[in-house]
Amino acid sequence: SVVAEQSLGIIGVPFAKGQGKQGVELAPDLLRQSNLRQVLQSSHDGLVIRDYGNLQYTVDETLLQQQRVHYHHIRNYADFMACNRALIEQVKLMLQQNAQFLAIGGDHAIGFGSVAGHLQHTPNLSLVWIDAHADINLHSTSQSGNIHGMPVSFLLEQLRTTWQHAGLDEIAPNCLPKDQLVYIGLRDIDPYEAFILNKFGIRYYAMDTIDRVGVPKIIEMTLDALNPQNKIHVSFDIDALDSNVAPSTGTAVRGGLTLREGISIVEALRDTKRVQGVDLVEINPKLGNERDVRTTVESGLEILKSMFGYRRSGHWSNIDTGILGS
Ligand code: EXY
Ligand code: MN
Ligand code: MN
Ligand code: MN
Repeated sequence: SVVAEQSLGIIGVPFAKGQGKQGVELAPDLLRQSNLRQVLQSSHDGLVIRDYGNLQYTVDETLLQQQRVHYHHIRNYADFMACNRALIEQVKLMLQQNAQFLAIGGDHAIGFGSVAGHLQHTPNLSLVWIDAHADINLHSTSQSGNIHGMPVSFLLEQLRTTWQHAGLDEIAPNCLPKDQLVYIGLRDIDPYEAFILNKFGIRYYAMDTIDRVGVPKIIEMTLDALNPQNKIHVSFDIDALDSNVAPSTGTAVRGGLTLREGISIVEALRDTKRVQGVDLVEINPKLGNERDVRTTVESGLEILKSMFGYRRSGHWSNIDTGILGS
């Protein structure tokens, strides 16, 4: 099939079982109702958008058995695996049919399937994880049992063996080398997560570093770290933004990125022309009042708008430039 030069596949992933709060599953449809398509379309002339609807999955007995035997202390392991197995296939399909894809969560547990599917299509991949949290707990280190705090550990080559009963070599044979991962925005890291990050020398730009050196330097260091031949996956957790611009989210942490900082970061990534996959996760329309929800959705749309082409400095690609005469 022919891949249109500037086509974007969108999948909604209404998965809420990676954490304990209902409502995060409503985000994909709410973003659509909030004119997601029009916002993206107007930010980028010639962008062809294909919306694949919301992901469906069924949980099979093998997964329930795995959960019972090995991962009973993790909440909803079988659902997590079933959803992500379906998402891996969906991402592969979208990348066969489109130049880029966007996965809308749902909670951040879907980051596993989204990146794993991306890695199956494009083994040489870099990952930028923009979040207040590191999401790198192992089943043995998680205090909460919430699997949205673990997706990165399923992706990293160096942590594969810690999930030896999950059958990862079968469903997600390609994994990410730790030097092609960069975190931005962290400010709530569990002690075992801090240990893992430091033990493996994973690059993470926590808010203290961002405050010290500033966002332009963080962008420069991020781009320097990533292999320039690689495509890029951007996994954007809305809680990376400060809770005054993103209040409606399940694990809000104060002192986050401003909306302008978030926009600067995604603009710089976009300008590499290597971004091929994007996640936007953890918007929860059931948290906060109506105005909080509006604010959070609008922030999410601004991030996506810049991610997929909008230039604050203006553009004039599809106009009649003869208007001023000769
Ligand atoms: N580190 C904590 C845990 O593992 O439960 C909190 C994780 C929150 C994860 C949010 C989605 O980014
Ligand atoms: Mn392709
Ligand atoms: Mn997250
Ligand atoms: Mn988070």
